[in-house]
Amino acid sequence: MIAKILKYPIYFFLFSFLIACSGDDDPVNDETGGDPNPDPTPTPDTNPNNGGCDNATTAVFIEKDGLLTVESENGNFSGSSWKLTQDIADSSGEGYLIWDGDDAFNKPGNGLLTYKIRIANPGTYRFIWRSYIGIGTNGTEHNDSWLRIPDAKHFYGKKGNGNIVYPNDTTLDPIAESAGQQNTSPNGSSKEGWFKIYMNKASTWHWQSSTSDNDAHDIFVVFDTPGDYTIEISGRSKGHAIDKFVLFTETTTQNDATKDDNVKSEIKCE
Ligand SMILES: [Ca+2]
Repeated sequence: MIAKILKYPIYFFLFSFLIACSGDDDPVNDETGGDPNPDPTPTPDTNPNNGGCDNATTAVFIEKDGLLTVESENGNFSGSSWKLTQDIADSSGEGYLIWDGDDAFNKPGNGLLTYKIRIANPGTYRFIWRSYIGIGTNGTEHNDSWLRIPDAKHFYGKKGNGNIVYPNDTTLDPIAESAGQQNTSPNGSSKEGWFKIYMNKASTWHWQSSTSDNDAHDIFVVFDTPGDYTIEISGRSKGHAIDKFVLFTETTTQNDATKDDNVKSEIKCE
């Protein structure tokens, strides 16, 4: 054999060439068509963490016409116990974040997610997230996370009868006292300006953000001037999954704010 190869060096050259090229001949895996200049820049669709912005910039979510729609996975969750996954069907965007850390029933701030938002239209906004009970089928377990909006004018829970509650230890101004006010502190845990935000529907994605145990109050925030504000979310109950959240003024109905086909708000990288 060796002697024949030495005798016919041209055949040896062709044989070696064919072997060297064989790794590129897989028609299934070769999807680039041999593009010699593939674009190395990640797109938002493949890099949701930090809103598709690179690490040197911050994602800013832009309110428009009194509505903000933010995918939870567009917050920077790197290195935290929030896990991005699509295991539960029917999430939007690139999936959802699920709290995979320990329960933190009385300790807000674990796995801190911050979302910088830009408000052009000041006013009173309602806050609601779309979440899922990711462990079990009990509507009162694995069903809550912490929420704080630290730089707003007011941040509070309000019930249909007008009762208002504030987070414990808040440094924000209270709303002028309303008639018939019963309680100003929510039932259950609240601390350092954080509300425990819960929902109560198992085995389905559900739009609900309530605070005060067994006495559900809806969540509101007042931005009194145009500008940038911060939404903070942190882990509380292991297995609580958040797909996205909305903020909307009274010019938008809850049905319109939470429609499946709403596009997420524009993101600027700054
Ligand atoms: Ca999502």
